[in-house]
Order: sequence, then C-alpha cells, then structure tokens
Amino acid sequence: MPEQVITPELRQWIIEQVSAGHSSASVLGAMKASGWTESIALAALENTLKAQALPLIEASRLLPEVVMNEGATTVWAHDREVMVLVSMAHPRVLVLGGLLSPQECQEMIELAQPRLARSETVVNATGASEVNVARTSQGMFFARAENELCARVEARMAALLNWPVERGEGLQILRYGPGAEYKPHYDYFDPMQSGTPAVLRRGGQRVATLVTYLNTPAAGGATIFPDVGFQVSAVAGNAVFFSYALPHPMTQTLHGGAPVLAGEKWVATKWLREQRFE
Ligand code: PD2
Ligand code: ZN
Repeated sequence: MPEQVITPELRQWIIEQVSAGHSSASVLGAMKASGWTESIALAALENTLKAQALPLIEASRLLPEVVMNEGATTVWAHDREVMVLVSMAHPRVLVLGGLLSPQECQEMIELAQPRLARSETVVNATGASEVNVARTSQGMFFARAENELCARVEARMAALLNWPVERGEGLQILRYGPGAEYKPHYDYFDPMQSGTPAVLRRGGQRVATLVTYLNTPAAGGATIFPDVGFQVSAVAGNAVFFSYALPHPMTQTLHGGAPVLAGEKWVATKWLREQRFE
C-alpha cells in the first residue's frame, strides 16, 4: 500500500503514462489497482494534467494577445498609445491604462443611455451569464461599427489584441447603480449547457474578454478574480483584459464585478470569439 502523497515522482509517472498514450481512465485504474484511494488518485491525475497540459494547450492556441516590444510600458493601438499597467501569466490578465479618452468614455455613455432606459423592463439575458442585481443594473448592445465611435474603438481594440474586428461581438454597455454587482462567473459558454451548440454556431467559443471602465465609481465596483485573489479598480478609460484557451474552470478566469458602494459604474465589454461573429 503506497503512502497517499502526490510526489514529483508520481506526477512524472502520470505524465509518462499519458504521454505514452494511455487514457486518464486507464491510468486511474492502474493507480487504484496498486492501492491508491480513488479520490486521491483522481486529484493527483487532475492536478498533474492541469499543471502540465494547460500550458501546452495555451501555447498551441492562437489567442487575442497584446504584443509589446521588450521592456516597453506602452503599446501603440491603431490611433492611440495604451499603457500596460499589470501583466499576469496565469490566468492571463492585463490591466490597461488609457484605452479610451475621457471624451470617448463620456460619448459612449451618452450614446448608450437612451437605449438603457428603453430596455428597462426587459429581463436581462446575456446568454452566458446574468447581471445579478436588484433592478439597478441595465445593459445594451451596440452592433459592430454601429456609429463612428464604436468603429474607432473596435479598430483600436482589434489592433491592441491582434484579433480581427470580425471575431468580436458588438460592445455591451452596462450601468450599475448603487449596490449593484455582477456575481462571479465565467464568460465562456458552458459546454454542458443544452443551448451552447446553438450559441457556438455564431462564431465559436468566446476566448477572451476586454472590460473597459467608462467612469470611476465613487466607491466600489472593482473587477475581481476570486480564484487568484486579484482585483482591478474601475478607473475611467482603463481596462482589464483576460483570455481563456479552454471553456474550463482550470483557466482560473472566474471573475465578477464587486458591489458599487457609492455612485454608479459604467463599463463597455468586448467579447472575442474563435471565429467570425455575425
Ligand atoms: O463590470 C465588471 O467589472 C464586470 C465583471 C464581470 C463585467 C463583466 N464580468 C462582463 O461584462 O462580463
Ligand atoms: Zn464577465
């Protein structure tokens, strides 16, 4: 009976077995046959494959990404210089400064505002997840390139993230009132949900998210990543970007909008798809 500890040797053995073509199930069977408790064997298998396999999957997939010159703190995006304030590898998260000008933030809010009012009584159904709030949050979508501002901002985001405009959804604008929050969720479509195949026909999976803050709330409203204890303050014109190579929690892209404690919060969200989104 082996000691029930996941050693580097055990991890190495698991990788060898899987690399040699043995299925996870047969590796699990072999571990159980040699005395491992099923739950511990499963945990060892999952941990090892996550640590070894996720980076391989990430490396083999083309994802939206900011490409910077070595040592640079800013990146030129179409028509504007954008600051890269924070860069995290796992999960892949970037905090960007000055993506939109103060005037562009204001104009985006003004263009969205009348359409929020009209959709007041409509139940919010974004498909992937819902804004969980008490009547205080409202949303609307702009069509891609619907107006000059959207077209300009989308061209900038596409250049910034090296991802064609056609693979992006239209900008979604959200307004959170006092007390409103967005409970932690994933932005990808859950492969186990029955409605997902239909959603995926229109551009494939979501692979990355860019949330741009259109104002600075008086208090609260940070974007939080609970898996990694990380949060991004909502500051007008700044943005948080994150990508996910797989529609799986192992990407650690669980995120939410913390409650707005005073004032209001406006964001513009751009979701990037694998393929052309029409
Ligand atoms: O407003 C946010 O901070 C936020 C948080 C989580 C926005 C979204 N998700 C989203 O638009 O998906
Ligand atoms: Zn989200």
